[in-house]
Amino acid sequence: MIGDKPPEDPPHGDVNAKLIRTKEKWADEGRALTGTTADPRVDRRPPGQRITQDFPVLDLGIQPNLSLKEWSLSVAGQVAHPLKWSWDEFMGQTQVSYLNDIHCVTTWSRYDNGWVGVAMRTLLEQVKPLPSAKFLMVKSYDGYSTNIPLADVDRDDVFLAHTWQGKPLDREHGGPVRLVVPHLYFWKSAKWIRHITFMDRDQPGYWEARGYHMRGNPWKEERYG
Ligand SMILES: Nc1nc2c(c(=O)[nH]1)N[C@H]1C(S)=C(S)[C@@H](COP(=O)(O)O)O[C@H]1N2
Ligand SMILES: [Mo]
Repeated sequence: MIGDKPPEDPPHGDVNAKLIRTKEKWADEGRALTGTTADPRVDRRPPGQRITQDFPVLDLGIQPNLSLKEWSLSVAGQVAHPLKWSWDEFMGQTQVSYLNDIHCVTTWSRYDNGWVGVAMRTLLEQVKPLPSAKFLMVKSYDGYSTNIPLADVDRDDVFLAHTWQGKPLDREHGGPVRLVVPHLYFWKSAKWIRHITFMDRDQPGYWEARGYHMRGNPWKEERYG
């Protein structure tokens, strides 16, 4: 059966151990916490964030080089219909344009990103999560993972992106396909997405196991767990 169990984690290249240690330390120290909250309906900028015009690159130091032929996205776990999309099948889904802001836990925010991709709700309609499904674990081609409540992807503004600012998404930003969850800190937006498991209970992903918050709402400063 397709996607019966998640594929094995790919061999890790050399991760940037120094950067990972630094970010673990930030979680320990509660770096950048202002102790305030904001209302996303009124305050475009979440507390403690500064606006940048460029698009910083943040990852574990491994940037998988995937041909479109090699790329696929599989979905399994607590769903009625597991699936596996090839690139052509993915591009055959209804395509949607998005405009959103992104907020990284390292305190940069970037406004007005234009994207094209496939709505998460298109995927949800096809896999049909079982009533027991409450959380997702998203896995990527660099060995990265992140957990997200199902309610946080069952929204109109969450999608799988292949185009940014009118061009195919660069490899360094997660091309060919990344998840985008604009209302949560950007570490939840997995680059080089490979697999999604629907789960009945929450489990920490890569950064969540290293001190980062299980949900990550920027307006509540859910930076660390
Ligand atoms: N697969 C994968 N996705 C990832 C990461 C990663 O290391 N691997 N880093 C996360 C973090 S911490 C951030 S802030 C954003 C950065 O995305 P960008 O490099 O496009 O700015 O990707 C997120 N998605
Ligand atoms: Mo990040």
